[in-house]
Amino acid sequence: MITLPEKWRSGEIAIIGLGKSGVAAARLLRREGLRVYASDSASSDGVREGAKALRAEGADADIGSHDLERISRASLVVASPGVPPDASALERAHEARVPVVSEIEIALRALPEAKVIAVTGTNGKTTTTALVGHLLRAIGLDAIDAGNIGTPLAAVAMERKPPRWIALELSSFQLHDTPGIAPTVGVLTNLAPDHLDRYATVEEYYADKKLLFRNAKTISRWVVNGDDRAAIDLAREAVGTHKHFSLRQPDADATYDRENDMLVVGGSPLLPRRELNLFGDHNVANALAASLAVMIADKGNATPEARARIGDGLRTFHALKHRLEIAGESNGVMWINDSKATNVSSTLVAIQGMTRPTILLLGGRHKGEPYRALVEPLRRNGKAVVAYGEAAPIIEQDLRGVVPLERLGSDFDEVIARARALASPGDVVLLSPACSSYDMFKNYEERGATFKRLAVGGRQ
Ligand code: UMA
Repeated sequence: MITLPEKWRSGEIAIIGLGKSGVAAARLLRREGLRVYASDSASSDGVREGAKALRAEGADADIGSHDLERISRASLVVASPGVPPDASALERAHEARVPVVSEIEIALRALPEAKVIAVTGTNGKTTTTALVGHLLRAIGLDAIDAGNIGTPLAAVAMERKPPRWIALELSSFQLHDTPGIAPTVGVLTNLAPDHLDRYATVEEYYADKKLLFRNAKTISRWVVNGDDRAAIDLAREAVGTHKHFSLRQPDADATYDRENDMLVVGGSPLLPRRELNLFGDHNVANALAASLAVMIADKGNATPEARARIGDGLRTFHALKHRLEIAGESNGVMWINDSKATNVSSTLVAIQGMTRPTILLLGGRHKGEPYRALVEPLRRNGKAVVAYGEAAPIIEQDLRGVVPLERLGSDFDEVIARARALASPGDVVLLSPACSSYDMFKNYEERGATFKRLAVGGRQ
């Protein structure tokens, strides 16, 4: 049973976008017997299949366009996160004063018993979410990872017996339309400019992130990056208990004791850093954030036995695909797939972590951020930059003269061939594009998979 106001139930509910989240939300609402009209402006094979499946479940579905008149008469609109607020379907809904919510909002209303650890931030949120889910399971709790990480929350809500615990990754797009968000623990990993193709200003983007705290109460618990001034400021006014993780401050609630190579939580050692199978300091921060969030979510999660299991969980966690993932070594050259780096701050972290001369593959669809932030680490670790895709001319303008730079077009085979030609034994070829993939690929996963196949799978 979903707790929806009678006003929303009484009419037709319009779903905008037939991607993963739109289809899952439509299914959940249909299961309640509610009237659903789903539409997508595209008519790709995936969208076509989604529409077909929904029609079989009694929904009406249009592909290739939205019936704006019909949307303006809806009792509720459920917007997919990838649909920008200025899309005609959403503008029309707003003009007609139809309430607009996210798929997450609908799903949360179907999961009133769930204990949610919600993770947002610019970078590290997918890894932190995966860590939270993994650590909850390591303690022996029934937990699932959902949201922006991949599995729509509405699909979890459809399960016959949904898990009690949810590690929920939330993007700013999802937070924008989720008025009911009130997590057991909310985590803010960090803040940096991103999505400037959708937001007019960085402040607007941060304002959506701040919506994580919109229903803060005295019993709320927050985990915030203590090394990130912007994150601390954003969380400051939220009532509830604030805990901080830090790589630099020894007295933080969770910290890294570099001298003794130890992750320390609540003043006690948790795990030697060398036993964490993750690359880079940013991942130490992610591990600290996740451990802290899990421990404060429930009294039972901080007992000595639970702490020992959390330590074991950290030890058995492995890097996710497309995040600084070692694709392979060929002729002494290491190929690293960081296709998930879709903004400049994420790429910055990747280059900073390189210890060998690095050929950086940078490009794709430009998202509005300048690339100048990469100058310093490139001077230190960069051997060359291969700029490609739609963003190539802007990258060239921003990084010309820093290290040798080659500007190519949108042929990814050519990008890999040039990288191969530029690399000598002992070098790294790093795909960390700082851009979205949509000018050349379906998504970042396809970009990463293509990189791996061409780099090492296609070795001559
Ligand atoms: N569309 C319309 N009308 C429009 C504009 C778009 O119908 O005016 C359609 C598009 O044709 C498309 C659909 O709307 O078919 C958009 O769907 P979507 O992009 O929201 O895709 P989903 O498959 O529902 O995936 C979403 C998240 N996508 C985005 O936020 C862009 C997925 O995050 C998430 O895993 C999934 O829900 C399940 O929760 C991906 C992502 O790239 C990984 N997230 C961004 C990021 O991490 O940077 C925020």
